[in-house]
Amino acid sequence: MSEEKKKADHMRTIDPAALKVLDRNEGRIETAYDRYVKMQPQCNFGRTGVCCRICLQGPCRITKKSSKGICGAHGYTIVARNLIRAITGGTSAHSDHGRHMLYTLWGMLEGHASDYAIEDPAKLRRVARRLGVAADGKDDQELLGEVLKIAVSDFTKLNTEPCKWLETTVVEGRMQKITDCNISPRSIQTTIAETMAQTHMGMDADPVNLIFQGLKTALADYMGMHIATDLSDILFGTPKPVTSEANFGVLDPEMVNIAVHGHNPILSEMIVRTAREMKAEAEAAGAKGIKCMGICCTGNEVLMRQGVPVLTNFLSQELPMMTGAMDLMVVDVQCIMPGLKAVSECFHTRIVTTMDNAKIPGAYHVAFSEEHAMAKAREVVELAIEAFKERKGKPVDIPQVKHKVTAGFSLEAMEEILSAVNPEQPIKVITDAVDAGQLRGVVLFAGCNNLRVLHDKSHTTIIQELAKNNVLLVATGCAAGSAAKMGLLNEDAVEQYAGEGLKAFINTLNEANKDKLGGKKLPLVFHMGSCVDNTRAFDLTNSLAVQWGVDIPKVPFVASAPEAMSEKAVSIGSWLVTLGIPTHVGVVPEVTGSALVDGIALQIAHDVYGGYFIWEEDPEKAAVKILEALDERTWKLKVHRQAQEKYETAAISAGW
Ligand code: NFS
Ligand code: SF4
Repeated sequence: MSEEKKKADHMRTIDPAALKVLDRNEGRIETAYDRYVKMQPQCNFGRTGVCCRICLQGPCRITKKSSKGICGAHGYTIVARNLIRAITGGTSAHSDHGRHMLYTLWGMLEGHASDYAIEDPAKLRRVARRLGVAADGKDDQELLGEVLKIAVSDFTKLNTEPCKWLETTVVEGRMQKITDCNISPRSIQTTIAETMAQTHMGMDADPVNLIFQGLKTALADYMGMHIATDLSDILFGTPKPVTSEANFGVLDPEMVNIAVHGHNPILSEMIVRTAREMKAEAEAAGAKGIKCMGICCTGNEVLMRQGVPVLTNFLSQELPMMTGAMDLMVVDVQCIMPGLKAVSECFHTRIVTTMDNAKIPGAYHVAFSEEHAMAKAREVVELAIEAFKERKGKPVDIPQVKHKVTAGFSLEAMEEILSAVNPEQPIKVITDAVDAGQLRGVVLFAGCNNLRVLHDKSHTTIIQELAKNNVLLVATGCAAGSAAKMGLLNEDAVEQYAGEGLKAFINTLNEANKDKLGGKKLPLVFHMGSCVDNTRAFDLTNSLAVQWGVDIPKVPFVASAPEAMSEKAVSIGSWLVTLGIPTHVGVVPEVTGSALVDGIALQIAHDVYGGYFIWEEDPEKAAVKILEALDERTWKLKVHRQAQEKYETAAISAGW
């Protein structure tokens, strides 16, 4: 293999800052980029989903010679079982996050978490109203108690009453569909347990039945995520537009640099607050101050609410340490590479784990607790200042790459901006623009990074292509992180990439909001938050459906996870489809070993739910397919509405 090819393989990214660091490193310090290469070739049985390790007789692999597992399980059973166990993994992770929010709020009500307070009582009242809780005469504490009781019930109840967080957040037609198909979860935890039981050895062998249970589990995932988002807003505030910066250039050699990494704002919010309070201590150690910055979704949380800069996204999480300027990385849960520890050993960087359920051997562990949140955060920041002192005299080389970012677009913030154009019906500003052909629809970018494809390339390419074609773009998770790092979350990107229609649409909003935005201008892509905040993007779709008076499958809204990686992405994709949204995935999941299961994902899902998957690894082709999916819906919406007018029927056609 030529040296050049070898080097290209070890530098599978288009992020210029990451490229600089990898180039300088020349493979000396091992990172995920190198391990990916070493891992090749990867096993094709696993890749296509036809390897079963569910019982101790396995692994059973489906081949031409042995077309069934030892127990007689067909390939379709094995693939379906593996798939829905992945959905269950994702659901467990998201609901763990939601449950942690719940514990903290309970603790606060009971007086054990006194460092926390209800930051956004207005959101509490909105959530209570949506859930049907009467608010009059109740103080915030009492009201919160009632909201939490409903959340606990949605987490645990055993009866078949619809869960509140599902029933009250989806349009009527969708809820009817969910009930008709018998996939309404009893509760989040019950559903997770059901799916584990249903996929035990010798249980369900029917792939369709398994997949439907998978979709039920995905709806449980949706609820856990929605609860997490709502409770985070109540506790820390609903995001409003903020400006910040992104990529390695945010590291400041003269500051104590702290990265918050993981998912849950319970920890990162406290670190950010404490860092602000401990400036004097940092100065005493010879620093100019303390700078916090974010990686992955907890980074998104503190960007959205506090304007904390984005350091990087999932795949490049090991690299900031290799600049020599990273003093401490504090992590909580999920998407944290164990590889961080080995890289940190080559530098002065402290890796600090904080959660009982996510430790790394050899890392510092500060056991975080809601009871002593600020004190624990202080311990972490003190460690960072210590590390900063050790950094003195050591080489620091920070790639000077950073971009301006405008983020903070909760649905509430979007509505506020739209209401400057239409105060009574803010969402109508979008539906009107689609009806008039100014916008071709709305696309959500979500999901991770995955070394199977070139890091950040698919995100960037598809975003630019859709912007050119006048699609309104929203983003969450590491997809939003990618857009931030690549300079797509600011007004310059509007000038550079937006087609005429999109540009005109954004400019109208800028004009109407001149006073409100305080000099800020709207970005090309609207950052809606972390991965659990994909529910914000769904709420937007749901509002569009309400505005048009249709069910979700008629709304020209498509989701795309160009570089999906985690089980959480699998569960999110599955509920998006169940809720009626075409969902592009840029890394084909482990289902292709069964034509039947693959067919269910691609076609049967469409027939039953109106949503469906699009597998496409080539970003250019993906953009074309996404546009086709939007156009099909816009066209049908128009035809159905014309028919409705012509025949003067009250209801629009229910078919899709
Ligand atoms: Ni979402 Fe966020 Fe990133 Fe993927 Fe991981 S951080 S929860 S799973 S990798 S987008
Ligand atoms: Fe093999 Fe069946 Fe056991 Fe799976 S459950 S490992 S297919 S014997």
